[in-house]
Amino acid sequence: MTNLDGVWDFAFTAARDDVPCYNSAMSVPGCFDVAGMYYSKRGCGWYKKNITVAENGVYRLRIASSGMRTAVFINGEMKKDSPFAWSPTEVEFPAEKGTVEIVIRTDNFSEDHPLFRDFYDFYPFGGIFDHVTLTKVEVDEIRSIQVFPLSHETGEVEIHVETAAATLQIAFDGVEYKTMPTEKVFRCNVPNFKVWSPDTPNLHTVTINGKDAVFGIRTLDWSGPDLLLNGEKIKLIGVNRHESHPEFGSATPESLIATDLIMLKEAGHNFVRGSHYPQREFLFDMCDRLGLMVWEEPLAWGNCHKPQWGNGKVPDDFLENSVFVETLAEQLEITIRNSINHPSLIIHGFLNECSSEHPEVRDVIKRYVDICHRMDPTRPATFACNRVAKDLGMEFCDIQAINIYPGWYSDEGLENVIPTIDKYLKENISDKKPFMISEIGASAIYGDHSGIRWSEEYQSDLCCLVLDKVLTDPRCMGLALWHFANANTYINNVMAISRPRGFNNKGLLDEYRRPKMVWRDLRRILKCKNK
Ligand code: ADA
Repeated sequence: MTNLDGVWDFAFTAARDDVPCYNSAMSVPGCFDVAGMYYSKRGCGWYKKNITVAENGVYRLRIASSGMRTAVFINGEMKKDSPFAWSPTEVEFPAEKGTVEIVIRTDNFSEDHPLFRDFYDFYPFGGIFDHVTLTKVEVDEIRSIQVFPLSHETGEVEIHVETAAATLQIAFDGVEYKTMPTEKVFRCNVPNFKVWSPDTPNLHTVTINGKDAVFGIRTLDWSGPDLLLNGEKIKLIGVNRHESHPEFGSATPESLIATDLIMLKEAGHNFVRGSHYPQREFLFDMCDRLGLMVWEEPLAWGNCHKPQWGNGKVPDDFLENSVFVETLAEQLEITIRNSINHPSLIIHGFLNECSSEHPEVRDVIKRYVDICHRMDPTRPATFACNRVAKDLGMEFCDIQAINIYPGWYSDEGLENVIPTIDKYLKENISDKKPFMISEIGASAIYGDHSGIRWSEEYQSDLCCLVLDKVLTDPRCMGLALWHFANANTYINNVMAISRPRGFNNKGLLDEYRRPKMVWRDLRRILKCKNK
């Protein structure tokens, strides 16, 4: 595999069919609209590179994560045009020994994107967010390995293999296990296995015909009101997190992702909701290794079955629009498939604050839960619901997850926070399945110590109240505070007036990861609890 990261020739055009003039250069990975002359400009980034292949063959180009719509051109011919923002884009193409011209066009348009709209509360950066690699495709290669852990007591796993090879040569953790005629699905017990958990994040590697897949052995059970990890009740305590930084946009360097997650773990959290799009592979590798648990979801936000946002500019589509519904179904499948081996992934999510009070949307939710269950019966599926009192979709989900903002988007202050949670628990939440708060929080401007709304004190008081509630109330299985760090959001529309500086300021850290008061206060509580 060849890594093609580095500096590529670059052109910016306002429209997709404008002719690019490569008079500039841009870093890969990197976002073109994060700084400098293209800052906040909507348009296309064209990245061009000539590479040399040593022999004739079929090659696979893989862009691990990129902007809203990503097209790949090989020697001038378009091979793919993918709308799956943040997901990997892969193309396979035949090439003869010699030079191959690769062009990647990726944009930050929202108007005609099937899944993104301008009113979403995060900025759609343009660029190549993650590594670009080239691999020679072998006819008999192992195209994929999926490992489903079945028992934390025996180490039994079910392995799914996609290949045209006639035999499978299997090793676990570098030790030969067996060679057998190819079976697409088989079960076995991992020798000398060790269980994965947040406290013991043990990992194993299965190697099949030379291809590695890292996995962990742990089980989840959500058949009662608690979530059980390896047979034991667990509480999820953590944050929502955007892949966002003012200097890097969504092309956050791995060193930053690593530091974010190490900080989170060190501060006593065990959970991250990857809001609101597919997560980077490196984030999962780190969470596997550190013992952080993850909720992942495809791209969506605040989608209604009829227009609700955006000053009438938003067409009446989304949940009644088959393009949106089908594209999201496809990205849900892609997202599940890509992350399936990571033990840290414990919840499959989809949608976020959709109009789940409508009967039509109820069917869409049921369909997405069915997709999750069909593709992966070993993990629970859910969506973050904010129509709690009128919702029709949670009944299909394995976990009841609600987004609520008492004390923030309401006239009442802190005194309203716990009564609101109790009211939902009493009136809307079933005691038959796990319940978690998937978002709650308050904005704070770093350095504001006035003590009123927007101050670090107010934010901290609110979040500490909620943390204490979730830790002490046995009905609460989890908490994902909104959110880890301030993240770039609306800058070009009227919603920006509630988002000073173009950031969603509810971060426990500011956008440069400077801790607000809340970070230290929560850490203190979590450290005491874990003593
Ligand atoms: C919603 C949404 C988040 C964020 C949050 C807020 O719950 O899911 O993405 O926008 O509100 O800050 O208001």
